Amino acid sequence: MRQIRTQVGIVGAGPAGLMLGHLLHLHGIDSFIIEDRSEDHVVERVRAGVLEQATVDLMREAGIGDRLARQGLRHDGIFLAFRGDRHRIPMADLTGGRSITIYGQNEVLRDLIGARVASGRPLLFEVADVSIHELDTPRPRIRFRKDEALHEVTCDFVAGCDGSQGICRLAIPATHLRVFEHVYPFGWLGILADAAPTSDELVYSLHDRGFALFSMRSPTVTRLYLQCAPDEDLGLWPDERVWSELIVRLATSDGWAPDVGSVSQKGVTRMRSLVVEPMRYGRLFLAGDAAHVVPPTGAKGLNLAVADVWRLAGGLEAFYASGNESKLREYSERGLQRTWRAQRFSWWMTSTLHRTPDPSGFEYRRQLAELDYLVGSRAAMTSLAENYVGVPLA
Ligand code: RFL
Ligand code: PHB
Repeated sequence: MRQIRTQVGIVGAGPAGLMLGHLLHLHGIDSFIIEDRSEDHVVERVRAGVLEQATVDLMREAGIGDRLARQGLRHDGIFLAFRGDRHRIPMADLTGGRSITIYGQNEVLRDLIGARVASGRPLLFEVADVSIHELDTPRPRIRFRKDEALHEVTCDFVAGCDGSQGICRLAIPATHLRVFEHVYPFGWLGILADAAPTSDELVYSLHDRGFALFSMRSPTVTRLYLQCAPDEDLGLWPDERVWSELIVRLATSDGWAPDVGSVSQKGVTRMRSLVVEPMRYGRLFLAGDAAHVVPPTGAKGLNLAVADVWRLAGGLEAFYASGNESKLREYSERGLQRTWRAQRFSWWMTSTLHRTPDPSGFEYRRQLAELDYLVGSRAAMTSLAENYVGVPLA
């Protein structure tokens, strides 16, 4: 077995793992990153698009914000559509100038992989049989196979950044962790289309046929979602049906509708909320989707992952600089506070904007009343805006 020594072993090269590796590198801390999928798969996977102000600021401060500054689309507001009308929430005006930026997760990953390669520090794709050991000792280990050879990485710490289906969370004894889960009775059918966005800002729509979302990736690419069944059969959704449903659910009485274009990607995402407490076991720290999953309606998942690794990098920096473990001790508690805040908001956005089985129609009337109140009340809009743009890192 080939032996490797590092300070922080990182399992998973999604946004959490790669951002952690980068922040540690800036602090002069060594890390070893392993990923079980191919680089193409990781970069091409279509996922998040909305970066909170704090994520944008961190990328700039960490020296990986150049492309983001050039290509990111800054949005100062979002639209909520219901009963055929669009209502703008002026987020920046309501939050003292905070905004969101549209920049695909794919681009974030390209920037992070570029920075990793430039640092010369290790990043291995397509590893297999990953396992983690001796987590409750000062020398935890990661074992994996790469090109038929077995490797063992001896670390000071292991960062479990391996997403919602990873192995790190499962390595924590059941007696040491509580899992809180809520499954929503629907999913999202998402498409990416070669069509110029017809709105400069996102449109979240509650229609009596279900939720729909208009988003974008660039001045020539639109990203759209439709509420569907969690196990929706994509075979039943030829492009023409997707477009006609999108137009029915999104078009508003002012004449606005998305433009149709050729569909370059189509997929279904299930929706759930999950939180693991605590986010630490011995020398293992969980970060990002490995520790918590939010439904995508609030656009929080990637941003929470970034907030986790910012805190973890700060804790590790203090540990290596002076042996002070207080930030590492606070890692889980602070992270759970931010996570539950995001869970509450994502649950609220989801339950306000999706149709659920509701024979008497009570629920739909309640949702419309909620939205009427929201767009008529500066206080209610401010509450939405400050959660949507996100709170500063802390
Ligand atoms: P990831 O991105 O899942 O990365 C984990 C990585 O670990 C690898 N892995 C392993 N590697 C080695 N060994 C193993 N045993 C491994 N098991 C797994 C995986 O291959 C993967 O590469 O988790 P991370 O880094 O925590 O990042 C989380 C984000 O990816 C996620 O929260 C967001 O994509 C969620 N999300 C959104 N978040 C936002 O902040 N804003 C958005 O607008 C937004 N939109 C979305 C979303 C997620 C979506 N889907 C498809 C779930 C829209 C959608 C449709
Ligand atoms: C996206 O552009 O993919 C997107 C935007 C807003 C969300 C979720 C996803 O709430």
